[in-house]
Amino acid sequence: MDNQFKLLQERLLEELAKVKTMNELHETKALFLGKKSPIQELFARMKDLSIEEKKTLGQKVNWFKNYVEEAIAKKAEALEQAQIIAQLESEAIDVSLAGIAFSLGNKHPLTKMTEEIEDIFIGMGYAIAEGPEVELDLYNFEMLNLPKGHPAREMQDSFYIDGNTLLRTHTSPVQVRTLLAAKQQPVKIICPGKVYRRDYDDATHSHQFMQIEGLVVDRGITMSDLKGTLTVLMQKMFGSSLEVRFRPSFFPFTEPSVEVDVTCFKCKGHGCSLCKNGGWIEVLGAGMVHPQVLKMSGYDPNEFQGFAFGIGIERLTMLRYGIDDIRHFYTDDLRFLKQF
Ligand code: FA5
Repeated sequence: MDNQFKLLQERLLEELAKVKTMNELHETKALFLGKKSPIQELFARMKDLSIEEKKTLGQKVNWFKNYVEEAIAKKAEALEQAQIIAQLESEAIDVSLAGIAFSLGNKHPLTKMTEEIEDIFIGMGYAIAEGPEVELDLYNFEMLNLPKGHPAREMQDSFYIDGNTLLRTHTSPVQVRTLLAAKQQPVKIICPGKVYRRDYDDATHSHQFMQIEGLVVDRGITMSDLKGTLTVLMQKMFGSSLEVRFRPSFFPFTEPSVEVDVTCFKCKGHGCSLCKNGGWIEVLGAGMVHPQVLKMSGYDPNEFQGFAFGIGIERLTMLRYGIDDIRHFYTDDLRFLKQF
C-alpha cells in the first residue's frame, strides 16, 4: 500500500512538472482527487476493510489528499507569478524612447482679449456677472427704457425666438438682471458674452459678436468716474499714445450717453477704408444710467447714480493686433489663429 502512495506521489510530481496553464492544473487536480481518481477508488474499497485497516488506510489517504492539495496550491502560485512576470516584461515601457508630440492649440484671440479686459476690471474691484444669450424682450429692451414700438429698437434688429424671447442684442440686459438681484444695494460688475443682431456683415460688423458690459451703481457716481475708468482701460490696453474720443451719442438707457472712439490703427487717423475715412474706430457705447432704468429696477435715482458701458470685444482685438477684417475671427483659418 505504502508503495502505491509513493508511486502516486511520483506520478503527481511528474504531471505537475508538465503543467503550463491554470486549465492544465485543474485537469491534474481532477486526475488525482476527482471522482475517478485512485483516491476515490481507495475510499470505495474501505467499506470491505476491518476497522483497524480502515483507520490506517484513512490516515494515509488523508495525508495524500493534503499532499496533493498543497502541491497544487504551490504550482498555482508559481503559475500566477510567472504570468505576472511575463506581463510585466511584455508591457515594459522604455522611458528613454522619444515620445509622441501632441500639438497644443492656443486660446482664441477673442478669449485672450476678454480675459485681459476681465483682469483689468478685477484689478479695479469689479465682479464678473453672467446672463443668458436667449433673453426676454422685457430685459433686453423694455426695462432698458425701450418699450415696444420705440424707434431705437430698430438700431438693434433682432433674431426673435417668439414674441417675448430673442437672442440678446447686447449685454445690457445683464444690467437689469444684476440690479433686480442686488435689491437696492450698490453694484460694480462686468459681464462678457455673445450678442446677436440682424446686421450686415462687413469688415467691422458681424451678426454675432462679443461685448463686455460694465455697470457701477452707488451713491455719488458721476460722469468723471465713467471717463476715468474707460481712459484707464484704454491706456492699459494700448498705452498712452492712442487717442481716445468721447463723442455725444444716444442710448435710451443712459443719459447723457457717449460713444468712445480710438484712432484708427491702420491709418493712424488719416482716413482709410477700415475707418471709412473717419480716422476713428468706435469701440464702445456708454453713459450715465438713465433714472428711469434705475427706478424700474427698484432704485431711487435721487439716492443712487451709476454709469454703464458696452465694449465691442472684436473691435478692441482688431485694434490690438492690427486685424483688418472682423470675419477672420469666425472663419477658423489656422494660419490666422496660430498667430496668437
Ligand atoms: C450697445 O450695444 C449698448 N448696449 C452699449 C451700452 C452699454 C451703452 C451700456 C450705454 C451703456 P452699440 O450698439 O453701440 O451699443 O454697441 C456697442 C459696441 O459693440 C460698439 O461700440 C461696437 O464696438 C460693438 N458693435 C456693435 N455692433 C457691432 C457689430 N455688428 N459687429 C461687431 N461689433 C459691433
